[in-house]
This record gives sequence, structure tokens and C-alpha cells, in this order.
Amino acid sequence: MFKKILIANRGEIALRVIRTCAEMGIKSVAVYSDVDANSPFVYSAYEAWPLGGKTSRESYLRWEKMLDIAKKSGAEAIHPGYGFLSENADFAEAVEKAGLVFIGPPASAIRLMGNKTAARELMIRNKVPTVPGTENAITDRQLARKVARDIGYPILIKAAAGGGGKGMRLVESDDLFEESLDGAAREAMAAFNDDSVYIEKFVEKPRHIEFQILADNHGNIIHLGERECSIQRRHQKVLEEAPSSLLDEDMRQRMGEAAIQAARACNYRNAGTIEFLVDKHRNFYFLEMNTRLQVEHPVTELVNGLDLVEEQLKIAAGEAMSLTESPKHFFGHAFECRIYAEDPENNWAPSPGVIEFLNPADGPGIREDSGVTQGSEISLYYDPMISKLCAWGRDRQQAGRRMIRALQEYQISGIKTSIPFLIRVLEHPDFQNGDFTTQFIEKEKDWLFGERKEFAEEAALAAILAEMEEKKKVKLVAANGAGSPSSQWKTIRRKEQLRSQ
Ligand code: MV4
Repeated sequence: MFKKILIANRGEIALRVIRTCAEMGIKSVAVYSDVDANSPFVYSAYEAWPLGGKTSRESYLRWEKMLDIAKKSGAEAIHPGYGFLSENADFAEAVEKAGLVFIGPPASAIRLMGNKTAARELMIRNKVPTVPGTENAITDRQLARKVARDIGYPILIKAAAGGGGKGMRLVESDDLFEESLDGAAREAMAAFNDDSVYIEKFVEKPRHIEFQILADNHGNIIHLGERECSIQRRHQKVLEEAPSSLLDEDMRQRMGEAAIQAARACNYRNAGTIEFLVDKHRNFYFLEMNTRLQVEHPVTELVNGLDLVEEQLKIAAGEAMSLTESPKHFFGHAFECRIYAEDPENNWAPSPGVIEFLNPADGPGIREDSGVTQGSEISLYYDPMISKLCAWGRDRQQAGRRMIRALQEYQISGIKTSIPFLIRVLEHPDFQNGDFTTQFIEKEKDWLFGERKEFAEEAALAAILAEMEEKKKVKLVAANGAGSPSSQWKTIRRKEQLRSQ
């Protein structure tokens, strides 16, 4: 096993990797920008080296600097986390060339899966179900138009170099085909410096379900079940869960097999994720492969009783992974809520500032992966996600109740967060019944943002307390509202609290 590794990332994911290193007796090397000098991950690491700079480009994207610090500190391997350099095939290659180990897949798999048409082609050849559409990037406009007519409108034009929803265009009818094609190619060129695009039939009201894959260098390749990721807004996931309430054992078996087949086809190693779309007839289609550890990996850990970072380290060090067979049963149910420093009530505007007071949730079944502490400043330089709150329960209902309780318990002031919105999502009857698609937030925005009659009294109380705060200099820590009468997950909320200063 490695004795020392460098973590080329920041925030909660840097801390996540540092923690497993500590448990495994591996020395961790953090790198940090000027803005992050006082972040918890910097203090938790065995040692920490400054990168300088503020923006990502000046700091966490500087790979020569990363390699330099790795060499100077004596690190043997680099964990890229997610985002930043994690899916940069050139970086993965440079790491290996420098005589270090990249804790992730081979550069060839990153490159192949980064090209969405190449990935599609590979899946078609390997009999992994894909959405009907063009087999390659479009070179012949008339042929492409014929494909669109044959599969039937609406269709989506997607950028080959895109992914994660970037550079997609919906075309509703044949007369709009030509201009949409030109527009999509132009957008793709501007965004990715590559104008290749391809066509897929538009799957209406789908679910987004992804499978966790692990593959080692001893011939073991398994899946660890799925994550339900349909609850998202503008391609930003908001809340994830494992397992998905949509899948039965048979469907899980078939999708898991397809996911393993997909990973095998690109000669995959380490942890990866296969994204699927599931239509209303429960047909599933390969969408993309993510060649990194994902933000939402904790829900998979919770229902498998497994440390995915530990598995990543073992695999990268050439050891066999802990499991050799895909599990058939999962341990209870887990939710993850992404807590963002943003204001959902104000069109999700970023909410930078200092966290003046922080007392996060805890207690039975709660796990929090947070990158901040009281006094931390949330800047506009990086992603606004500050924490991931997970709740585990013996079943979906207990996990849901615990999540609402934890979100209510969570005390944070100085910045706005998505916590009240998350509570509303968890209280929604359709969400509780597992009856939702990727359109959920858009479709239910009135319900999710609407006034609640039953809160009228509490709103009045809150107004009085706010006035008291003004007059008597008493600090108000507002409870995070919840408890709709229709909720099968109804919980008892605590009262507003007054903390005298
Ligand atoms: C689609 C689709 C419908 N049909 N492809 C969005 C993110 C990117 N990974 C692919 N995406 C989609 N591809 C076909 N053929 C709908 C989406 C999509 C979506 C997918 C997953 C989760 C949320 C989504 C929200 C809007 C659109």
C-alpha cells in the first residue's frame, strides 16, 4: 500500500480522502489555494502545501504544480477527487509519466468515455442498450435528418465533447432541424472547441439512475447497485438515494449486468459510474460514463457497508478489492442532500459570506461530509456546495424521516442555504411515494415554494421574534420549517430557539 498520497482537490472531498488515508495509515498531502488556507481539509491533512492563487485556474487546475509538490513531498500517488483534474486524461497520463500512480482509471478509459459518440459507438458494439439515434458524430446533414425522421421527433442534438447536460438542444419538428443542427454545432464549438454533434431520440420524463462500478487488476469487476439521481435542477443534483424506489431485483440485475458490460468494454479500472435513463415503460438506456468518484458516492457506501475510497486506494496500489461479487442485497436505505450556499427563494442566487454560527445535524443514522466550519468564508471562487448530509435508515421511510429531522436540526447562520427547500422536497407526497421524474422540481415548483397555511401562526411568531432581536439584541436561530399535515414522514419540529448572547 502507498505510504503517502497527494490529494489534488479541496473542500469536503479532500477531507473525505484524507479521512480514509488516516484510517489506513497513509500520510496525506493537501494542496490549497490562498482562499482555502484556513479550510478544515488543510488542517486535517498530514501535511499541506500552498498552491497560491484564488481561481481554479490559478490553483487546483495547475497540474505541473501538483506534480512538483507530489515529487517534493514524496507522495507516490495522486487522488484527483471529483471536478478539477479528475477527468482530464492528459493529467492522468502526466501523473503516470512522472512515475506516480493516478488513483482512478487508465487515461485511455477517461479519454474514450469523454467522447460521447465514441462511448455510444462502443456501447452499441457491446450490446449495452443506448437511446435510438445516430451511431457516430454527424458528417452528412441529409443522412442525419433522415435518422431524425426515422426515429421520430422530438429529438435531442448533443455535443460529442459535452456531457452533464452541456450543449444539448431539443428539436420538436423536422422544419427546425437544419437551424438547430447549426446552432448546436456552433454552441459546441464555442464551449468545447469541437463542433461534432450527434442525435438521440428525446426520452420524455425519464428517471436518471446510475450504477456504481468497481474493477481491479485481478480480473474482478462488480457493481454496487444503483443511485437514484432524478431530483435535480438544471443538471445540478439536489438529492440522491440508494437504492432507487423504481427498481425491482430483476431490473437491477439486468441494469447491473449492462453496467459491468459497459465498464468491461472500455477496459475500466478503479471506481466508475454508468448513467442510465429509464423511460416510462421501464426501458433503460446507457447515457454516459463518469470516470471518477462521484459526489453522491456516500449513499452507495451506506447501503453496502463499504469505503469506496479505501477500495480506490487498494485497486490503485495493485491489490484486489474487498468484494469479488456484486452484492444481491443492500443494507437499508440512504439519502444524500446537497447543502448549497445559495438562496432558492431568490432564484438560487449564490450566497457568499462568513458562516457565523454552525451547529450541524448529528444523531442516529446521520453522516455529514462537510468542507466548512464555523467562521469559514464561502467565496464565489468555487462550487457553492458546502456539505453533504446523509441519512441512513432500515427502510426508505425511516431514512426519509431521519433526513427531515436532521435538516430541521441543522443550524447555520451568516449565509443562506438550500436546507428549507430540501425539507420541502422530502415532504412532497409524490417524492415520498417514489412517483417522480427528472422534471420533478420544475413541475412541482409551486408546491415546493408556495406559502403554507399551517405555517401562518409560526410566521407571525417569527416576525415577533425578529422584532425582539432588533430591540433586545437577542440572537434568533430560526428552526428550519417542516411538517405538512399530509406527510407520511411527518416529524415533530422543535420550537424557535432564543439564544441569549
Ligand atoms: C437525455 C434526455 C432525454 N433523452 N437524452 C441531461 C444530462 C446529460 N447527462 C444527459 N441529459 C439528458 N439526456 C435523451 N436522449 C434528458 C436528459 C436530461 C436529464 C438527464 C438526467 C438527469 C436530469 C436531466 C434533466 C434534463 C434532461
